[in-house]
Amino acid sequence: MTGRVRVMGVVNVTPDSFSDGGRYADTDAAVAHGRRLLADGADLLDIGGESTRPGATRPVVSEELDRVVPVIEALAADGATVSVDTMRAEVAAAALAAGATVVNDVSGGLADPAMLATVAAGGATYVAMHWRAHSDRMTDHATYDEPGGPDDVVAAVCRELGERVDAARAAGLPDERLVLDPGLGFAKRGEHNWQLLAGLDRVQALGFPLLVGASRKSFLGALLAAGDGTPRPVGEREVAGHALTLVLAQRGVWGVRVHDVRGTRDVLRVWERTHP
Ligand code: PMM
Repeated sequence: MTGRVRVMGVVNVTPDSFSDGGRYADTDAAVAHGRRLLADGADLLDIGGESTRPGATRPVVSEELDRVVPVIEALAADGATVSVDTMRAEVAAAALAAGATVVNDVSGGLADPAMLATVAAGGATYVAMHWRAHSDRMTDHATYDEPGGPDDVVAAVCRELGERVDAARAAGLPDERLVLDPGLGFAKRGEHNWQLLAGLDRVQALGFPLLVGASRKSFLGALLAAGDGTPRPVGEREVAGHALTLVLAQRGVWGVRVHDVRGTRDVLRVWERTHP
Protein backbone atom coordinates (compact mmCIF):
# COMPACT_ATOMS: atom_id res chain seq x y z
CA MET A 1 0.00 0.00 0.00
CA THR A 2 1.42 3.38 -0.97
CA GLY A 3 -1.36 5.79 0.01
CA ARG A 4 -0.51 9.24 1.24
CA VAL A 5 0.56 9.20 4.89
CA ARG A 6 -1.23 11.79 7.02
CA VAL A 7 0.95 13.98 9.21
CA MET A 8 -0.59 14.69 12.62
CA GLY A 9 1.24 17.58 14.27
CA VAL A 10 1.43 17.55 18.07
CA VAL A 11 0.29 20.58 20.07
CA ASN A 12 0.73 19.78 23.75
CA VAL A 13 -0.94 22.49 25.85
CA THR A 14 0.69 21.12 29.00
CA PRO A 15 3.27 22.39 31.46
CA ASP A 16 4.92 18.96 31.77
CA SER A 17 5.17 17.17 28.41
CA PHE A 18 8.38 15.15 28.10
CA SER A 19 8.84 16.02 24.46
CA ASP A 20 8.34 19.76 24.30
CA GLY A 21 8.76 20.73 27.95
CA GLY A 22 5.76 23.02 28.42
CA ARG A 23 6.76 25.44 25.69
CA TYR A 24 3.18 25.77 24.43
CA ALA A 25 1.40 25.79 27.79
CA ASP A 26 -0.58 28.98 27.23
CA THR A 27 -3.28 29.54 24.63
CA ASP A 28 -1.45 32.05 22.47
CA ALA A 29 1.76 30.03 22.32
CA ALA A 30 -0.18 26.85 21.52
CA VAL A 31 -2.22 28.52 18.76
CA ALA A 32 0.93 30.05 17.26
CA HIS A 33 2.63 26.66 17.38
CA GLY A 34 -0.38 25.00 15.69
CA ARG A 35 -0.31 27.61 12.92
CA ARG A 36 3.39 26.98 12.40
CA LEU A 37 2.75 23.24 12.10
CA LEU A 38 0.01 23.90 9.54
CA ALA A 39 2.38 26.09 7.54
CA ASP A 40 4.92 23.25 7.75
CA GLY A 41 2.41 20.91 6.12
CA ALA A 42 0.46 19.18 8.90
CA ASP A 43 -2.71 17.46 7.68
CA LEU A 44 -4.24 17.62 11.13
CA LEU A 45 -3.34 19.01 14.54
CA ASP A 46 -3.60 16.98 17.74
CA ILE A 47 -4.39 19.24 20.69
CA GLY A 48 -3.78 17.73 24.13
CA GLY A 49 -4.16 19.11 27.65
CA GLU A 50 -2.99 16.08 29.63
CA SER A 51 0.59 14.90 29.69
CA THR A 52 0.86 11.13 29.36
CA ARG A 53 4.58 10.81 29.98
CA PRO A 54 5.41 7.89 32.32
CA GLY A 55 4.68 8.87 35.93
CA ALA A 56 2.54 11.92 35.06
CA THR A 57 -0.40 12.86 37.30
CA ARG A 58 -3.70 13.90 35.76
CA PRO A 59 -5.07 17.47 35.56
CA VAL A 60 -8.62 18.03 36.83
CA VAL A 61 -11.27 18.16 34.09
CA SER A 62 -11.77 21.94 34.28
CA GLU A 63 -8.03 22.47 33.85
CA GLU A 64 -7.93 20.18 30.80
CA LEU A 65 -10.94 22.00 29.28
CA ASP A 66 -9.37 25.42 29.91
CA ARG A 67 -6.20 24.29 28.16
CA VAL A 68 -7.63 22.73 25.01
CA VAL A 69 -10.95 24.40 24.15
CA PRO A 70 -9.68 27.91 23.27
CA VAL A 71 -6.82 26.43 21.21
CA ILE A 72 -9.22 24.16 19.31
CA GLU A 73 -11.62 27.05 18.68
CA ALA A 74 -8.87 29.23 17.23
CA LEU A 75 -7.28 26.57 15.04
CA ALA A 76 -10.60 25.15 13.80
CA ALA A 77 -11.65 28.72 12.90
CA ASP A 78 -8.49 28.88 10.76
CA GLY A 79 -9.82 25.89 8.83
CA ALA A 80 -7.49 23.30 10.37
CA THR A 81 -8.56 19.70 10.84
CA VAL A 82 -8.35 19.36 14.60
CA SER A 83 -7.99 16.27 16.75
CA VAL A 84 -8.33 16.36 20.54
CA ASP A 85 -5.96 14.15 22.54
CA THR A 86 -8.09 13.23 25.55
CA MET A 87 -9.27 10.26 27.59
CA ARG A 88 -12.32 12.11 28.94
CA ALA A 89 -15.77 12.09 27.28
CA GLU A 90 -16.57 15.51 28.70
CA VAL A 91 -13.46 17.00 27.09
CA ALA A 92 -14.14 15.16 23.82
CA ALA A 93 -17.69 16.58 23.71
CA ALA A 94 -16.48 20.12 24.38
CA ALA A 95 -13.74 19.73 21.77
CA LEU A 96 -16.22 18.57 19.13
CA ALA A 97 -18.45 21.54 19.96
CA ALA A 98 -15.39 23.80 19.55
CA GLY A 99 -14.67 22.45 16.06
CA ALA A 100 -12.59 19.28 16.47
CA THR A 101 -13.53 16.40 14.16
CA VAL A 102 -11.19 13.70 15.47
CA VAL A 103 -10.94 12.28 19.00
CA ASN A 104 -7.57 10.73 19.82
CA ASP A 105 -8.07 8.66 22.96
CA VAL A 106 -4.85 7.04 24.17
CA SER A 107 -6.93 4.75 26.40
CA GLY A 108 -9.07 3.43 23.52
CA GLY A 109 -12.20 4.03 25.59
CA LEU A 110 -10.94 2.28 28.73
CA ALA A 111 -10.39 5.37 30.88
CA ASP A 112 -13.91 6.78 30.59
CA PRO A 113 -16.94 4.53 30.08
CA ALA A 114 -18.84 7.38 28.39
CA MET A 115 -16.20 8.04 25.72
CA LEU A 116 -17.24 5.65 22.94
CA ALA A 117 -20.92 6.66 23.01
CA THR A 118 -19.92 10.34 23.05
CA VAL A 119 -17.73 9.94 19.97
CA ALA A 120 -20.33 7.81 18.18
CA ALA A 121 -23.02 10.45 18.83
CA GLY A 122 -20.70 13.32 17.91
CA GLY A 123 -19.91 11.97 14.43
CA ALA A 124 -16.15 12.16 14.97
CA THR A 125 -13.33 9.96 13.71
CA TYR A 126 -11.93 8.01 16.66
CA VAL A 127 -8.32 6.98 17.23
CA ALA A 128 -8.23 4.07 19.68
CA MET A 129 -4.75 3.48 21.06
CA HIS A 130 -3.47 0.40 22.86
CA TRP A 131 -3.31 1.25 26.58
CA ARG A 132 -3.43 -0.57 29.87
CA ALA A 133 -3.24 1.95 32.70
CA HIS A 134 -2.80 5.62 33.53
CA SER A 135 0.72 6.99 33.29
CA ASP A 136 1.47 6.83 37.03
CA ARG A 137 1.03 3.03 36.90
CA MET A 138 1.70 2.01 33.31
CA THR A 139 5.19 0.60 33.79
CA ASP A 140 3.70 -2.00 36.20
CA HIS A 141 1.60 -3.26 33.26
CA ALA A 142 4.40 -3.76 30.73
CA THR A 143 4.33 -7.57 30.75
CA TYR A 144 3.21 -9.54 27.73
CA ASP A 145 3.42 -13.26 28.43
CA GLU A 146 1.18 -14.93 25.88
CA PRO A 147 0.29 -18.43 24.68
CA GLY A 148 2.21 -17.58 21.47
CA GLY A 149 5.42 -17.36 23.45
CA PRO A 150 6.92 -15.38 26.27
CA ASP A 151 6.62 -11.65 25.81
CA ASP A 152 4.54 -11.77 22.61
CA VAL A 153 3.59 -8.13 22.73
CA VAL A 154 2.19 -8.15 19.20
CA ALA A 155 -0.34 -10.90 20.04
CA ALA A 156 -1.44 -9.08 23.18
CA VAL A 157 -1.78 -5.71 21.46
CA CYS A 158 -3.79 -7.26 18.62
CA ARG A 159 -6.11 -9.02 21.04
CA GLU A 160 -6.60 -5.96 23.25
CA LEU A 161 -7.12 -3.61 20.29
CA GLY A 162 -9.62 -6.12 18.91
CA GLU A 163 -11.56 -5.81 22.18
CA ARG A 164 -11.59 -2.02 21.72
CA VAL A 165 -12.95 -2.46 18.19
CA ASP A 166 -15.77 -4.62 19.58
CA ALA A 167 -16.53 -2.00 22.24
CA ALA A 168 -16.53 0.82 19.68
CA ARG A 169 -18.90 -1.11 17.41
CA ALA A 170 -21.18 -1.90 20.35
CA ALA A 171 -21.33 1.83 21.14
CA GLY A 172 -22.50 2.54 17.58
CA LEU A 173 -19.27 3.80 16.04
CA PRO A 174 -19.06 2.81 12.35
CA ASP A 175 -15.86 1.05 11.23
CA GLU A 176 -15.16 3.84 8.69
CA ARG A 177 -14.60 6.26 11.56
CA LEU A 178 -12.16 4.08 13.50
CA VAL A 179 -8.33 4.30 13.44
CA LEU A 180 -6.11 2.09 15.62
CA ASP A 181 -2.75 2.86 17.22
CA PRO A 182 -0.32 0.33 18.76
CA GLY A 183 0.56 2.81 21.55
CA LEU A 184 4.35 2.92 21.42
CA GLY A 185 5.77 3.73 24.85
CA PHE A 186 2.50 3.12 26.72
CA ALA A 187 2.92 0.17 29.12
CA LYS A 188 5.74 -0.99 26.81
CA ARG A 189 9.39 -1.54 27.65
CA GLY A 190 11.98 -0.53 25.05
CA GLU A 191 12.10 -3.91 23.35
CA HIS A 192 8.30 -4.15 23.14
CA ASN A 193 8.21 -1.08 20.90
CA TRP A 194 10.65 -2.62 18.43
CA GLN A 195 8.75 -5.91 18.45
CA LEU A 196 5.55 -4.03 17.67
CA LEU A 197 7.17 -2.12 14.83
CA ALA A 198 8.58 -5.34 13.40
CA GLY A 199 5.18 -7.02 13.71
CA LEU A 200 3.09 -4.11 12.50
CA ASP A 201 1.61 -6.16 9.64
CA ARG A 202 -0.15 -8.33 12.27
CA VAL A 203 -1.70 -5.20 13.80
CA GLN A 204 -2.69 -4.02 10.31
CA ALA A 205 -4.37 -7.37 9.70
CA LEU A 206 -7.07 -6.23 12.15
CA GLY A 207 -8.29 -4.32 9.09
CA PHE A 208 -8.19 -0.73 10.28
CA PRO A 209 -6.03 2.26 9.35
CA LEU A 210 -3.09 2.72 11.72
CA LEU A 211 -1.72 5.83 13.35
CA VAL A 212 1.75 5.52 14.91
CA GLY A 213 3.33 7.90 17.40
CA ALA A 214 7.07 7.35 17.78
CA SER A 215 8.31 10.93 17.68
CA ARG A 216 11.00 11.69 20.31
CA LYS A 217 10.05 8.70 22.47
CA SER A 218 12.46 7.12 24.91
CA PHE A 219 12.93 3.87 22.96
CA LEU A 220 14.61 6.02 20.30
CA GLY A 221 16.72 7.67 22.99
CA ALA A 222 17.81 4.22 24.17
CA LEU A 223 18.62 3.06 20.63
CA LEU A 224 20.87 6.08 20.14
CA ALA A 225 22.44 5.96 23.62
CA ALA A 226 26.05 7.00 24.12
CA GLY A 227 28.73 4.40 24.86
CA ASP A 228 28.19 4.82 28.61
CA GLY A 229 24.48 4.10 28.19
CA THR A 230 23.27 7.71 28.54
CA PRO A 231 20.12 8.03 26.40
CA ARG A 232 20.20 10.48 23.50
CA PRO A 233 18.43 13.66 24.72
CA VAL A 234 14.85 14.25 23.56
CA GLY A 235 15.83 17.10 21.22
CA GLU A 236 18.37 14.95 19.36
CA ARG A 237 16.16 12.03 18.31
CA GLU A 238 14.59 13.67 15.27
CA VAL A 239 16.64 11.93 12.55
CA ALA A 240 15.80 8.51 13.97
CA GLY A 241 12.14 9.54 14.08
CA HIS A 242 12.27 10.54 10.43
CA ALA A 243 13.88 7.23 9.49
CA LEU A 244 11.00 5.53 11.24
CA THR A 245 8.49 7.65 9.31
CA LEU A 246 9.97 6.31 6.10
CA VAL A 247 9.69 2.74 7.38
CA LEU A 248 6.09 3.40 8.38
CA ALA A 249 5.28 4.89 4.97
CA GLN A 250 6.61 1.70 3.43
CA ARG A 251 4.31 -0.31 5.70
CA GLY A 252 1.32 1.70 4.52
CA VAL A 253 0.23 3.34 7.76
CA TRP A 254 -2.64 5.84 7.71
CA GLY A 255 -0.72 8.47 9.63
CA VAL A 256 2.17 9.45 11.87
CA ARG A 257 1.91 11.60 15.01
CA VAL A 258 4.98 13.85 15.10
CA HIS A 259 6.46 17.00 16.62
CA ASP A 260 8.70 17.98 13.69
CA VAL A 261 6.16 18.36 10.91
CA ARG A 262 8.53 20.10 8.52
CA GLY A 263 11.12 17.32 8.57
CA THR A 264 8.43 14.64 8.39
CA ARG A 265 6.89 16.34 5.38
CA ASP A 266 10.31 16.39 3.67
CA VAL A 267 10.71 12.66 4.25
CA LEU A 268 7.23 11.96 2.89
CA ARG A 269 7.80 14.15 -0.16
CA VAL A 270 10.73 11.92 -1.06
CA TRP A 271 8.63 8.83 -0.37
CA GLU A 272 5.71 10.06 -2.48
CA ARG A 273 7.98 11.16 -5.33
CA THR A 274 9.51 7.70 -5.53
CA HIS A 275 6.15 5.87 -5.21
CA PRO A 276 3.93 7.59 -7.78
N1 PMM B 1 1.73 9.48 22.30
C1 PMM B 1 1.61 10.49 23.18
C2 PMM B 1 0.41 11.20 23.30
N2 PMM B 1 -0.66 10.90 22.55
N3 PMM B 1 -1.65 9.58 20.87
C3 PMM B 1 -1.58 8.58 19.99
N4 PMM B 1 -2.64 8.27 19.23
N5 PMM B 1 -0.44 7.85 19.83
C4 PMM B 1 0.68 8.09 20.56
O1 PMM B 1 1.69 7.37 20.39
C5 PMM B 1 0.64 9.16 21.53
C6 PMM B 1 -0.57 9.88 21.64
C7 PMM B 1 2.79 10.86 24.04
O2 PMM B 1 3.71 11.61 23.34
P1 PMM B 1 3.89 13.22 23.50
O3 PMM B 1 4.05 13.51 24.98
O4 PMM B 1 5.09 13.51 22.71
O5 PMM B 1 2.66 13.90 22.97
